[in-house]
Amino acid sequence: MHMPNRRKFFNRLVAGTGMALLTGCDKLSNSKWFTEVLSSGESLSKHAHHLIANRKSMAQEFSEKDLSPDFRSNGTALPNNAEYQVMANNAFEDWKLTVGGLVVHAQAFTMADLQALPSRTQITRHDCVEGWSAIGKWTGVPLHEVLSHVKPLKRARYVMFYCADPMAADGTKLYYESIDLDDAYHPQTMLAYQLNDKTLPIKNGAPIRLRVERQLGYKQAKYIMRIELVDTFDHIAGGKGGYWEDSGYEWYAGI
Ligand SMILES: Nc1nc2c(c(=O)[nH]1)N[C@H]1C(S)=C(S)[C@@H](COP(=O)(O)O)O[C@H]1N2
Ligand SMILES: [Mo]
Repeated sequence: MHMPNRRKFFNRLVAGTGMALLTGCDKLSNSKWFTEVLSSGESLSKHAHHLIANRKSMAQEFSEKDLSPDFRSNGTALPNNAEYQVMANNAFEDWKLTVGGLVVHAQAFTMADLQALPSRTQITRHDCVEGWSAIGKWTGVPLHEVLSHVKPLKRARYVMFYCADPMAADGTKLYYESIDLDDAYHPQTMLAYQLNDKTLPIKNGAPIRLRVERQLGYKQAKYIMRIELVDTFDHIAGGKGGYWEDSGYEWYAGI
């Protein structure tokens, strides 16, 4: 992944949202608070997003005729992880999703448990900062359904997703991601187990992957093994809340 290309594409994405307009507006850049936002590159995306989109707003949904013929794979296509591959060879019958941390009732969900919960289907566009988009139909369990079973404690602020795929050649640095509770309770945020009416393929993150539709591709964690509610992620991996965030990408990757 090349930083300049990702940045270029990000700017292109942002261009359609009115952010470019805002940054070019003299009145705004003269105001103290706006200059402060601009001077902090990391929070620009989040603050600018707040200016133009309500956190409760829905991502656009599409129709069947808009579906991409093939939803390509990006990043890991098969985790280089023996334990994962054993589970994959057995159709993930032995996979369990533990949801713990700052919750009242930590719980382990089998796929059957997750599929017994209310489901949701949505057709949305995925935008990767590397310069491609695809429209896919996702079916899964809304994350708020899972959270209502485990009951987050009052001081929980983020949901962490730990994935099966090591990103370093020596098998370390597992992919991981995090979102805040606004996004966790958003109606379109789900743990998807189907893509285009079929069992989620391994290349797209089987057995489950996150869909957090108002953010960019790298937030859509694949191969989720464990979920943890936390009040801070300062002490987790590089401390920035996600694998790509640890190497400089925005934590709030609003589209
Ligand atoms: N576990 C894991 N999740 C991941 C990645 C990855 O490499 N590993 N890549 C991210 C990136 S950059 C993108 S664009 C999407 C790609 O999803 P896809 O393979 O279904 O196209 O997954 C995201 N989630
Ligand atoms: Mo991506």
